[in-house]
Amino acid sequence: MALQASSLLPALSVRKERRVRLGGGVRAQTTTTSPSTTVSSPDAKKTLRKGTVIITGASSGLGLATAKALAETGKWHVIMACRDFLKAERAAKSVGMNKENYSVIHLDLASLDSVRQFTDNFRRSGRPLDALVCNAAVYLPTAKEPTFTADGFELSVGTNHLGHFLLARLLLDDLKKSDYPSRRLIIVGSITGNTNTLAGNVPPKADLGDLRGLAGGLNRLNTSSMINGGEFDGAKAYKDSKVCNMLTMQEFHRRFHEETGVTFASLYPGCIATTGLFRSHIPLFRILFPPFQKYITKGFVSEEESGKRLAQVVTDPSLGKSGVYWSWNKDSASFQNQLSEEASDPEKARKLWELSEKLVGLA
Ligand code: NDP
Ligand code: PMR
Repeated sequence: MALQASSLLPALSVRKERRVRLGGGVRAQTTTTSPSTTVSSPDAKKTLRKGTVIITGASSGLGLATAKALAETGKWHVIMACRDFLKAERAAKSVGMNKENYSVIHLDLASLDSVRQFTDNFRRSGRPLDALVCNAAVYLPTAKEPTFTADGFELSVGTNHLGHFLLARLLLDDLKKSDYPSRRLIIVGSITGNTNTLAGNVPPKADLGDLRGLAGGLNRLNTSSMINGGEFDGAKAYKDSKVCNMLTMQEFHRRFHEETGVTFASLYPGCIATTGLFRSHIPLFRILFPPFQKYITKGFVSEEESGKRLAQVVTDPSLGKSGVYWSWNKDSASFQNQLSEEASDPEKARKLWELSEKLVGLA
């Protein structure tokens, strides 16, 4: 019952938040409350144009499943922002995506130059931007030594957080310009970054500490390749990066939601134990992890189901509330979940934002 009730709250608040932009950037309230393809404006009912969504890491796993779910509605053009162009094209074909519903634009999040280049290339395409999904990630649990991005940041945090931080900051301007009724910026989080859960208490636990390693540049030259200044641990670096993703979403919300009307959200889509995320884990883990999640924790979700969940966060009017971390219960009903103390600490979010701005060259 409690879950049901909380999942209804966003549906109520969305009535207040759904807005449509009129000429000259003036926004007016609308009364649309259902997922129809028309919106009411003071003038007349208009058919909603096809939306454009950018999904990073859409060449496999959750990103691909979400791209497929959105493309097959026929209401979205999906920009697959991927580091391997051919892999992305093949992936789109393999799931039967129709050519007219997607494009691939190269993006390597482990290079800030590439992020800037991607933004320019996207702008040159002339498409508006209605939703951005920061989904790509790397997980390096067996690495003994850190590896680094083109700019010298530890690879997990550099890719999963800093690359996305720059991308989202640059593309916020494009989201602002869009006349789409509900513009959304989504950053994928995870349960394993939240120490208020059993999964988040499996060592090594996420812990950003006082961010001294990040302040030092996360490289070999200064203090440490870890955000808290500690010894390198690949599994921890990934969990730390997910905390950064969830903190960043909330800081975006605090800084920009009121001014821009953009919805900022994060989510835990469920444990998608079959994806490429675990590609560098030991073989025994890759064999045992899916049945462990299916039969023991019961947290398992298929790639297809996870894609439908993330697609809901992109389009569903009942998931239009900003500043929220979404999860799904056993019946696949969405609810607004609680983040851990660290992943919801506003002071840490502010500090993370300011340090990240410096590292990516925005401040
Ligand atoms: P996958 O490995 O299947 O997908 C990750 C994607 O990120 C791939 O397409 C990969 O590209 C891309 N990627 C990696 N590095 C870069 C880079 N430098 N530049 C551009 N793209 C890059 O994993 P998942 O689908 O599982 O992960 C997707 C998201 O879901 C992640 O944010 C992860 O943290 C999150 N998540 C996953 C869970 C799970 O159980 N699997 C649970 C909770 C959250 P390529 O195909 O070229 O390798
Ligand atoms: Mg976890 C309710 C229990 C639960 C859930 C939902 C997950 C999700 N895990 C749970 C419990 C446990 N895990 C327990 C009890 C153990 C100890 C046996 C355990 C172990 C474990 C390992 C070794 N789990 C893992 C790993 C990984 O390497 C994965 C990881 O941490 O990636 C960062 C992982 C995960 N468990 C999850 C989820 C969703 C993951 C993977 C990915 C992610 O957070 O993105």
